Amino acid sequence: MNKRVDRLLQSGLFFFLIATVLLWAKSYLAFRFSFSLDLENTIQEYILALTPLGSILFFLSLSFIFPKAKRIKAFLTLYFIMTFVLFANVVYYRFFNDFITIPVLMQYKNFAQLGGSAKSLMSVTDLLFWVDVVALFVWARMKKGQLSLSVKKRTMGAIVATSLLAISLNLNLANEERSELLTRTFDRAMFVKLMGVYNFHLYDTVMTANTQSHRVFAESDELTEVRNYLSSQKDPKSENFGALEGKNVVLISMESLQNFAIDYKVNGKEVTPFLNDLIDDKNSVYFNNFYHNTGQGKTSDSEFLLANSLYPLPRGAVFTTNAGNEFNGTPEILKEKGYTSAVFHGNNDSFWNRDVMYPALGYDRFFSKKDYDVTPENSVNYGLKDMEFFEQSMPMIKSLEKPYYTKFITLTHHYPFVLNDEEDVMIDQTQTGDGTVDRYFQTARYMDEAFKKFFEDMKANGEYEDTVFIMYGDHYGISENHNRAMSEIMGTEIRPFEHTQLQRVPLIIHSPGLEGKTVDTVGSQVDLKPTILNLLGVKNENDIQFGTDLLAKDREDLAILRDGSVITDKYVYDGDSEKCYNKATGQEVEGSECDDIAQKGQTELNLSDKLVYGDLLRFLEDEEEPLTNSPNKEK
Ligand code: GP9
Ligand code: MN
Repeated sequence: MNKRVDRLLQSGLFFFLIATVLLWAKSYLAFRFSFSLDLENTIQEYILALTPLGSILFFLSLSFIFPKAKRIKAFLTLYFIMTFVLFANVVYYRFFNDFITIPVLMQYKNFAQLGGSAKSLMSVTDLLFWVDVVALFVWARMKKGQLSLSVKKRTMGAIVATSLLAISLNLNLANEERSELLTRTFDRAMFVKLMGVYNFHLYDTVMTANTQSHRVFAESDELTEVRNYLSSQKDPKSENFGALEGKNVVLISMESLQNFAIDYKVNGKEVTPFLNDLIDDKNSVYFNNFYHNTGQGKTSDSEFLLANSLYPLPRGAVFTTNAGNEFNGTPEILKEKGYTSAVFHGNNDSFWNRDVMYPALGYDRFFSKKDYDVTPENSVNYGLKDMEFFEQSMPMIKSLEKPYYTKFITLTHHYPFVLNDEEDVMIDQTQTGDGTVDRYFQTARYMDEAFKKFFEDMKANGEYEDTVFIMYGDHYGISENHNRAMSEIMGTEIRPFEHTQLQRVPLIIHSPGLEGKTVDTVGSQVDLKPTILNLLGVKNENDIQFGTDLLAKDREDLAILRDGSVITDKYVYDGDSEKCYNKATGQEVEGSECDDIAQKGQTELNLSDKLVYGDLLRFLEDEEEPLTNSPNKEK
């Protein structure tokens, strides 16, 4: 053999570089063609191509930690593991349309389920995943004794530096595409698209370790502490217990809808004409002092509140960090009453980890993107347009056994509030010059029209009479970055007082036969679960819940927001600025007047966090009376 070639084949550095390029190419091809990642633009194409490089260099350079004599072996082992991880994800994806996570590996019987069909999921072409592995093993074997990874320290440094550079470049580009990717929105498909499979596993490992450490140190007497606090609080008596017993339930999560849009007019036209009429209907109860308690988990946080009457977490989305916890979700409780539960949503099922969290909450069925006909023509922004979404959902809802407990999650009225079809535009934009705010009213108007159609369809299909509709805004749509434009809309300066008041979202409970009224009690999403269970006549005494029935007469007016703000009938305390205001007049008052409520807010949030981080509800079953059957996680 040519001497130069021979020398090259003995060079550890050459071996390292060739292996890196092979794994890089293989990973890219797998990311690109084995997963459907919905690449939206050329930047995302570039990111996907770049993304494996940093992590491959990083992981393979871990072989430098080993003594020189063992380095080639360590290197090949790492190479093998990375190929295995890639390959396992590819096979898993074929079956589940999702990526492997540690909690899924530990808690679910997914792999057992996959076991039988694993063979049928593989094909001869899969051998291509292993060709390079074999080639590298053969190469190392042939050059045994000569091939060594004893590279200079400087070279090692250069490799590690390149890997870190590639990772941070990747992270920056990913963040431009999706801000706060690591903390806020967490969708596995999105993460893999922007950060790759290897980084995803690294992230998943860190997150799992963090959650587990909290859990391991938690003790059952902490649950007693929570219980003691809750029993020291006022326990209002429900007056509507069982008023809607046996009815079907249709919850509608109204994306980004804040209460200020209700009754608002742009150029003389109502933004929410259907909702305005519904509020005035004799069978509707409307809450005009109802707040959201969501944090970074946005929609998923509101779903968490609704199902559990616990607060979401101060950081991250509890749907992704603590999906392995024990919960007593509303769907699970209602199962005992003979209810079938389902969620309808036109987006990826792994978004917000819903595919994992829903079974844990006791949902029987999740109709997600794969159940709908989603095309570029009937989609905008995040996915399926609301109008199409409701229309296509009709046969699905009809297929459910009654009584049903369902949740519809709308999508079109989502930041950045865009419509792509002239006929969907039914109202003018406002003229503040802030595009986000100006467009907000158009998508809200569109969503309102979709509700109107949905109600008509429900009536036409005979699904209306026996059903209670509970419609709530999931979280704010306009953040404080838009205060200038919002002050124009509201006709007043946006101080911390107005900012806190803007966290009100609409809540409407509508059902034929329900006595209509407008209720001004101060409440929040944490109160939904007890309100719903009471209306349906379900006793839930042993459960831990922070909310109270919104329809109970002697309930305490209270809303504790995730940022520590607290609202009562008298005060508005802004957790951020720590300012205290008179609720009726909006006048700032002595800060000390809010001390008590601020303290109460903190106590309650801390206890709820402790409960979630420590997975304390798992101790509930050890207490004298079991609450419900153990959750049917494997479904
Ligand atoms: C995604 C949808 C929107 O499926 O629920 O999520 P958001 O960004 O509003 O939390
Ligand atoms: Mn949302």
